[in-house]
Amino acid sequence: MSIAPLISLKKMGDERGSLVSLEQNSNIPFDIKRIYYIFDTQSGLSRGFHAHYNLEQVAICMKGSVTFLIDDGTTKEQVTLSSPDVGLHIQGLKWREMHDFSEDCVLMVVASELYDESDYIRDYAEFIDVVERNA
Ligand code: T46
Repeated sequence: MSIAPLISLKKMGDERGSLVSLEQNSNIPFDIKRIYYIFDTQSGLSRGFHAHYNLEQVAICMKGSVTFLIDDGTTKEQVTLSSPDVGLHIQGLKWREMHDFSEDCVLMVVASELYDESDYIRDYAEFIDVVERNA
């Protein structure tokens, strides 16, 4: 079982193209409070390097590609997103890094909470500490 499972987002398609609908508590498994997106990325520059105390997210690569590293303090998983009909579900205490952005990448993230800098753990040693205290 994956520590950050992929969600398959049903694609409605016909000869005009494709359409994906995101619905809270349906294919997005929580109440949606915020959506943000990352673009103008550069291939050599990584992002992330933090965990959250209390945030659930689904990341969807709308264009291009990006590789996520997800780490729960014990297990590390790497997954490349490159399709707008696949979501990466990240919940609980998970360190995340984003690497190898393609230059055309547009990464959209659907989140369960409003932005709150105090929810971030930006130091890896502190992350491991929190994981151990929660074990
Ligand atoms: C995550 C990964 C996948 C805001 O003001 N509001 C927001 O909603 C967000 C997400 C960020 N910001 C500000 C905070 C920083 O000054 O935008 C700046 C860049 O944010 P950050 O360095 O946290 O971006 P990433 O790409 O490292 O991480 C982001 C999310 O912050 C994070 O929750 O899980 O994407």
